[in-house]
Parts: sequence; structure tokens; C-alpha cells
Amino acid sequence: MCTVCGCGGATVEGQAEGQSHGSHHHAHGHGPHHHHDHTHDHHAHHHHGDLHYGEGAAGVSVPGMSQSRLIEIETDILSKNDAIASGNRRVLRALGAFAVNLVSSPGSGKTTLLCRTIEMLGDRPLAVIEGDQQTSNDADRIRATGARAIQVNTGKGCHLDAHMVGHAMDHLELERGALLFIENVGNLVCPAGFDLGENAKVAILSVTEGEDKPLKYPDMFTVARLAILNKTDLAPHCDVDLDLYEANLRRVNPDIEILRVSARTGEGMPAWLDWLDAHSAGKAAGAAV
Ligand SMILES: Nc1nc2c(ncn2[C@@H]2O[C@H](COP(=O)(O)OP(=O)(O)O)[C@@H](O)[C@H]2O)c(=O)[nH]1
Ligand SMILES: [Mg+2]
Repeated sequence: MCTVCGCGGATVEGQAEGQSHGSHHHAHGHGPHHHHDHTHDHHAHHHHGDLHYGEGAAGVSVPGMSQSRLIEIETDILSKNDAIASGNRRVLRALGAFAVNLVSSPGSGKTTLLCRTIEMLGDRPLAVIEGDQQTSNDADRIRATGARAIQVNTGKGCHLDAHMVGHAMDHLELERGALLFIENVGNLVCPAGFDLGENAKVAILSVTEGEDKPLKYPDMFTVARLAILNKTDLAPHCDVDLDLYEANLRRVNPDIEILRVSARTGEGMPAWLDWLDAHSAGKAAGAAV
């Protein structure tokens, strides 16, 4: 169970590559170990007449589980994940590598942006980890650029976790000073809660999604260091207010950096490459030899 969203997906020890057949080892919450804790949190379900299932102490609602039990489970899953993420971070630091975790809803343009980024980066050492529930479509698209890519299928899972990424990193044999791009599962909720050991989460938000999305899904934009407002080429056709997108992003995260980009036309891409350069510079120099 993913206690971040309560949707039944979280795995701390999921398969890290190849075709998953749903054979994850669920950390908790399934099988015969039902915890029939009848401390229901009725008060959490009503909020000014709206249903508000995230209002208990755990911030999620799962039928039959008390808020305190949920917090216990979530703490356990996340602390295991964080320990593995720290290990990933140590490996990356020793290599002087810089890892970006790309997070967004499905279809915002992560893979398109990555393909274009890879083309523009030329011969800079890099590798890609692709996360999706099913198919190797995105890894195939990345490999078509000549870059190395590993596909991680999460099956029922709604996000990549640190264990999956660590396992994929083992297979990628990252070069010294490499850039590692991790394309997370398209989902604006759960990937926000999972540290993969990356240097930065970068949220992609396309102009067709609506200006209110940062307000509706604040966690994702709170943890992101940079927001890329993608598909600006479509803005004239969609009656959108790009300044309002930016204002809403800053309402949930006053420190967030924002770049307007079109992965289609290439507008804004040089600024994104500059951002990557500036943030990855010095990593290789500081690496253990
Ligand atoms: N017009 C336009 N379409 C884009 C842009 N970036 C991506 N797309 C399209 O959006 C769709 C989803 O893109 P994809 O890269 O698969 O998104 P992902 O699910 O986030 O990886 C595809 O049809 C892309 O061609 C962009 O900047 N402008
Ligand atoms: Mg994709």
C-alpha cells in the first residue's frame, strides 16, 4: 500500500527493471496481517461540507485503518526509502554525478524534453532511468537518441522508490561526472514523497494543464527546486495566463525557480541547459578519486 496516496502501490523492494508482473514485496498492509484498529477518525471526513479525506493526522484515509496506524506504516516505508536514498546519494557524490528527478503528470512532456536535452548536450556523459507502470516505450525513445536508458516498470506502483533507482544505477555503470536523468512515473502526488537520492526534483507543468494545478497538488511543487512550464508554443491556442501559472507556483513555493520552455520549438531550452550546467558544475571536481 502506498500510504502517501493510499492507492495500494508503494513498494520499498520493487523490481528494478524489465517487465514487472506485479510480484512486488509489499512492505506492509497486505496479507493476513490486518490491523483491526477501530479508532475511526470520523471527524476527519467532513470539512465545511466538503469531503476531506486528507484531514487526519496521517494526511490520508485508508478504510479500516486508524490514523495512528497509518502514520506508523508510512514512517516505516519512508524511513527505509530514505536510508536507501542516502546510499544512492553517496554513490552519486563519489562519482561526481548530478541526478535530476523529473516529476509531472502524464503527458506534460518529460520524455520529449529529455530527448531534446540529450541532443543538445552532445557528448556529455549521461544516462536515463525511465519509470512507467508498463511498457518500455520511453526507454526506447531515449535509446533512439543514442543515450543509455534503463526502463523500470512499477506495475501497480505509482512512483519510483530509492531501491528501484539504486538497482537501476548498478546496471547503468555511470561515468564520472555524468548527468543522471530519472523520469518518474507520471503522477502529481506520490513521487513528491519519495527521495531517490537525486540532487534536485524538477517538476514539469505544461500550459494545457491549468493554472490552478500548483494549488491543487502543492506537495509536488513544494519539493521541486525548479518548475519547467512546458509547451509554451501552445499557450496562444489555450487561453492561458502564464503569469498566473508562475504566481501560483510561487504561492506554494516562494523559492521555486521557473523556466518557460517549449520542448517542441526549443524555446527556453538554452536556459534549461544553463540551469543543468550551473547546478552540476563542481560535482565532478569534488568527487572522490
Ligand atoms: N506542442 C507541444 N507538444 C509537446 C511539447 N512537449 C511534449 N509535447 C507532446 O506532448 C505529448 C506527451 O509528451 P511526452 O514527452 O510523452 O510526455 P511525458 O508523459 O511527460 O513523458 C506528446 O504528444 C508530445 O509530442 C511541447 O513543448 N509542445
Ligand atoms: Mg514519458
